[in-house]
Formats: sequence, C-alpha cells, structure tokens
Amino acid sequence: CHSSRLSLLPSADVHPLASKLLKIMEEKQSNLCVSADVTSSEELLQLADSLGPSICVLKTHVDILKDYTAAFSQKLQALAEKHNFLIFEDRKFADIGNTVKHQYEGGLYQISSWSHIVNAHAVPGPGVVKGLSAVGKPLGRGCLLIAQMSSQGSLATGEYTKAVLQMAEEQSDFVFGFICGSKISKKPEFIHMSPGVQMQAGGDVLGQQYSTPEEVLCDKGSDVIIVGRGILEAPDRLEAAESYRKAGWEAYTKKLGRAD
Ligand code: UP6
Repeated sequence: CHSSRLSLLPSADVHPLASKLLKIMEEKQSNLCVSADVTSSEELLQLADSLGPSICVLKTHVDILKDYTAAFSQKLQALAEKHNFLIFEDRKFADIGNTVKHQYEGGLYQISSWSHIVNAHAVPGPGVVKGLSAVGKPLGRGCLLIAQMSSQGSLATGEYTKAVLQMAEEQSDFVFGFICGSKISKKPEFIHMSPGVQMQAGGDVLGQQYSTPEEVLCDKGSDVIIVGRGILEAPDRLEAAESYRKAGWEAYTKKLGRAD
C-alpha cells in the first residue's frame, strides 16, 4: 500500500522537506511538479494560482523572467501557502562552495529567501553542497542533486550517477533527493524527480527527450514528474495539468503498490 512510504516518515533520518513533500503529495493526490517556464512575472503568478491546487511543486527559472522583482517572490510565496505547494528554483548550481553560497543567498534574486528547494550539479564535488547547505540548512531548505539529465548525449550516466548518489548520502541533512530519469536510490527517504515528461514520448529540436508518466514512474520507478511544455503549450493549461496529475498519481500509486 502506498501509505507505507508515508508511515516511514517523519523520522530522525528524514529531511523535513522530504516528509513535507510526501505529505503534500498524499493530501493533494499529486506528484506533479509544473515547470513554470514563462518569461513574465504576471503570467507565472497566474499559473501558480490556477494550477496551484493540482501540483505538489512549482519549479521556476527566475533568471528567464524579464521583470523579476522582490515583490514577485513575495507573491509567489503567498500562493505557495495558499495552495500548499513547494517552490523549486531550478538554478542548477555548479561552482565552488564559496561562489554558490553567494549565488544562492545574494544577487538580484536572493533565492534562499523564497525557494524551498534548489538543485545542484555534482561536478564540483561535495563543496558545492557544503556551500549551499551553509546558507539553506538554517532556513529549513533542501537540495536535489542532478544525477541524470533528460537531454540527449547527457554525460551524467553510469559511474557519475553512482558518485552523485554517494554524495547525496554523505550530505543527507541537506540533500533529500535527485533530478533523475529513474529510481537510483533504494532509500525511501530520497525523492526522485524526473523532467522530460510528456503524454507522448518524443523530443524537441534542441535535444530534450520525453518519456510518458507511466514509463517514468512505473517502469523507471521515479516519484515526481516535472512537466513544462506538455502543460504550458496545451490549449487549456488547467485541463492539461489535471490530466498529468491524474496520470501521474495513478502510475505512482501503482508502482508503490508493487514495490513497497
Ligand atoms: N530540466 C530538463 N532536463 C533535465 C533537467 N532539467 O528538462 O535533465 C528542466 C528544464 C525545463 C524543464 O530546464 O525547465 O525541466 C523541462 O521542460 P519541458 O517539459 O518543457 O521540456
């Protein structure tokens, strides 16, 4: 039964954000993270308000907004409270610890002040996580490590992916999961989130590769689907989000019924 995973939590070993996310998923019956890749703050806030009830996480790329302001991040936080979802700034940090500390906390965006979740590449070694953790852990934030990528020709495979897993285990007080295409850790406290999802397999002209919710969740064993254009380019975004939520939840519960 899929509730077995939740009953493991919260415990001393589990990152508070992982238990919070699993709780939201159960409450809203949603393992859908919408990737709100739009370039206007107004449109992003509208998306967050209308799709909010259907999602567990809202993923942003704030550096593609043409009109970012601190007021925007406050409004987004209020919508996250209103609709009970987590905010995930997909910043993909990839520098030495000291630099990512500044990038996470400071600059124009002050990401640590409003984003519950961030992610990082493991390329620099454990220092990238140490730097982010120094800023984010006291604030109750958490990090996903990028263990695999959905794009064609990705170098994040095989031994690299295994090394990322190891890095996550060594800093599991801040890292609570992965960006990946398949389940890479058996530990139930790690959340697997997968981009490159559409209702139909395929890709785009710039190397993105898509799998279906069923493939990613049931066959590959991931937990959360990240969907951007599958929803953003649909004629009715809310209707599309609801169909991804339903397909995602069905596949997720089916997988847990089988595996746990
Ligand atoms: N993303 C991927 N693949 C990865 C990591 N991240 O696509 O391996 C991100 C992209 C984009 C979203 O930066 O924001 O997930 C996917 O969008 P799409 O559904 O429109 O392709």
